[in-house]
Amino acid sequence: MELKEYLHDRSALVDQALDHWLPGEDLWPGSLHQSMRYSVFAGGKRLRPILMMAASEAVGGTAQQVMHAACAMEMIHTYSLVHDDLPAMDDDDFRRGRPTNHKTYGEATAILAGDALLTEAFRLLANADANRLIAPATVLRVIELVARYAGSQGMVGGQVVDMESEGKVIDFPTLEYIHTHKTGGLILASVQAGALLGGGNEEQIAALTRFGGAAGLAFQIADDILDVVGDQTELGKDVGSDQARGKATYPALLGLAEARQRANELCDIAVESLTPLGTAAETLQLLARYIVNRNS
Ligand code: GRG
Repeated sequence: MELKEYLHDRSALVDQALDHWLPGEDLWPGSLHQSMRYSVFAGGKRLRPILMMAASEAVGGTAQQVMHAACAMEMIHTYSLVHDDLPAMDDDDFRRGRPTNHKTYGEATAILAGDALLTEAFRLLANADANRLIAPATVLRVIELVARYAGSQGMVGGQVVDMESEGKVIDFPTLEYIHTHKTGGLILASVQAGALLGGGNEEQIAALTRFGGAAGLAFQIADDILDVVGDQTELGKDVGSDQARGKATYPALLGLAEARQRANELCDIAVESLTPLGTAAETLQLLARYIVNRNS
């Protein structure tokens, strides 16, 4: 299957499942559920759930086997975007091509919608064995790893260091800490969760851990580059905002050419990591290339 077709099919599966599991807009309190759905269905690429499905398939599992966890990951990702856009953080007006959540529903509802998405995500994760295809011990391992990568030593920690570094000159290890924690962690967690839920053995999990680490960092470097050279309409958000805020980025620290080279090197590392998985990992190879070459 071509990557374009794969992305289209898998993101349709995720949308269908999210629609099924998210509380309906008319369920009390409607304003909260509308706000949650507004940001979840604003047209994201569904990259993290798709990586989770492809990782499961690469170890002999299925997309369906990871659907609860895949939707949970998208809900956690969406909560992080809603909170990141708040006036207290990046104070952004546009996200995923439409006004940000707090611009539409107000700040308090946006905060609570993010809180509810995070909480509902863990409810979904706890139900990951609902179809009795997954051992409860594996579900617990996945819950622990998602919490670890999303929490204070993961995404939230990365966000704090990012905020505290604004307008300052930071060194390269600090920049790498921000990138691997703020963004890379959820990507790595998605791949690892896919490998675990798909029934991967320890060798396969180790290979996919190397893949997820490299792909996660490459994703954020590509994001930094898009903030410099990307198209606002295709991205669905403002460009040039990193520089305007005095954020440390790969292009700011290394220059555009070296940042591109680093993203490509990481992509090669990610692809090489897949060797033990053979042809079953072909989709993940294509996804690694897509992560660094995407326009949005
Ligand atoms: C608020 C706890 C908390 C964390 C925020 C993820 C994050 C941490 C901030 C987002 C800021 C940002 C734009 C980072 C760049 C990387 C990133 C997460 C881009 C958006 O991800 P995509 O491209 O978005 O996968 P879509 O909309 O396609 O899902």
